[in-house]
Amino acid sequence: MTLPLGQTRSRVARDHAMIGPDSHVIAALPGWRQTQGVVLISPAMGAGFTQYIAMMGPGSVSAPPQPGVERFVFVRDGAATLALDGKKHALDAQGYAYLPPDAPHEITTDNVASLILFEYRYQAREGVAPPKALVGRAADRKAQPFMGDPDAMLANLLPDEPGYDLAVNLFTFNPGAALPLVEVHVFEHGLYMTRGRGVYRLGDEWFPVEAGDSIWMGPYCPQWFCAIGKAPAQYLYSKNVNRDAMS
Ligand code: UGY
Ligand code: MN
Repeated sequence: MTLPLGQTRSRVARDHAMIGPDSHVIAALPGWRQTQGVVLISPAMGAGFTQYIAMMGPGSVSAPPQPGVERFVFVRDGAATLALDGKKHALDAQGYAYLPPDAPHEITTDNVASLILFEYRYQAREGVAPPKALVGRAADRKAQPFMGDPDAMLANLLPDEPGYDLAVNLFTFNPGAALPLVEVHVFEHGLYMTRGRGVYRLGDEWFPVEAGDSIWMGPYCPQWFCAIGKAPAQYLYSKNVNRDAMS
């Protein structure tokens, strides 16, 4: 879709943002070799985390996150290899990995891959066992009806354990299915639309959204989604769970 000159679907507000591919500006990812990226969400807009796309080609190599920062990586397209703990893991489309803070690892590609990454500063809590690295495939995760609705199926990609202060979920809606309430919560979300289309309410604004769009929802940003069209809509999103609200 070509937009009229001077127009964009993207919008950045105090507590939310919708970033469409029409406004992506591609740049080298610092420290990564032969990798271009788009930083979609970052502290520069008021968020507490980063969400970015890494576009890797033959010979690309990742850089580690900053010390104390955990990383979640999801393969949008193509295939990559993750070297972790002396083993190599093949990551293909909708494959993913969680890397706890300071876990040495490297992501490489023989051919091409585009990745969606979330990075959060890990918040250790006394007496809570730290999270472990893991590698998985979204297709292997069993989705559950969200608040009893079989047309809104939620798959948790990370364990629901106190040491994981990050949740990443894949949410699939049949056309016409919607969140059953306008959520208002302390948690912050980064979101990437993987399939389909719908309407997202963010604060007091309604956005038509489709595959390829990214959304930031800050803490307490009122949020609601309804899938529209003839095919299911799906989004990947992150959530800063299991954290002390005073810190
Ligand atoms: O987990 C969540 O808070 C989720 N239901 N929010 C959302 O999809 N915007
Ligand atoms: Mn929510």
